[in-house]
Amino acid sequence: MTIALYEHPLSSYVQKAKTAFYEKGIAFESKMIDGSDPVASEWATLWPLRRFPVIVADGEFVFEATGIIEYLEARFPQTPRLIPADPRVAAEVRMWDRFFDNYVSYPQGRLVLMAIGREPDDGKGGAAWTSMLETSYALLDQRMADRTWAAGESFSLADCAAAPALLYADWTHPVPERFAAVRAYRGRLLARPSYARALDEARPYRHMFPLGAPTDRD
Ligand SMILES: N[C@@H](CCC(=O)N[C@@H](CS)C(=O)NCC(=O)O)C(=O)O
Repeated sequence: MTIALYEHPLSSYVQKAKTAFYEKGIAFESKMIDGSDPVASEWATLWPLRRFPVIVADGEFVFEATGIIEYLEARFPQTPRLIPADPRVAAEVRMWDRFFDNYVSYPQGRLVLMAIGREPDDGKGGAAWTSMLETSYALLDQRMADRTWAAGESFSLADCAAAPALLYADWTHPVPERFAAVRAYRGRLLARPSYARALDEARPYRHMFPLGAPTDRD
């Protein structure tokens, strides 16, 4: 099977999907979205909403990072599982996947879009979004106090979502030192070989992170 991944390495949702590819050892062809044709036109035709990642797998189109991971899970059942077979644990994994997208990545993204003027300035430094991040950090800290991974016993879809979400959330609104369990979990995610690979691929583009990427860590 040939899988084309329309991507940019700096994108958090691309990193989420790539972590799954690398966990599973599934090859893909990178279609880098840098504004140039033919890739830019192909992508806009495939997905007029113009969001990435998307894939085309033997002619089949799949969108959303979670959708891509679900697809890989279904098409390559012999590879390491990212969604456990037990339906109750699978539900927990999916629930925490939504947590990282909706309550960590979403507010983090709003803060960046506000900073670069793609969303109106609320005049309060994005207080609603920093507050949401603080709330998410606090409840995640409690959850991770006695856990290695976000849901179930092993690395899962939820951790694929958590890795880039916490990378960029910390760059945007640092995780306070008192949330030691979140900081330790973030460290484990960044050290996971699959995510470390996706992170390394983004290194040449770090200067493009609008709020400024740290140069001495991560
Ligand atoms: N809900 C989508 C989000 C995808 C998304 O927003 N991707 C960003 C990059 S991280 C994007 O395509 N941005 C392009 C733009 O905003 O113009 C998913 O889970 O894949």
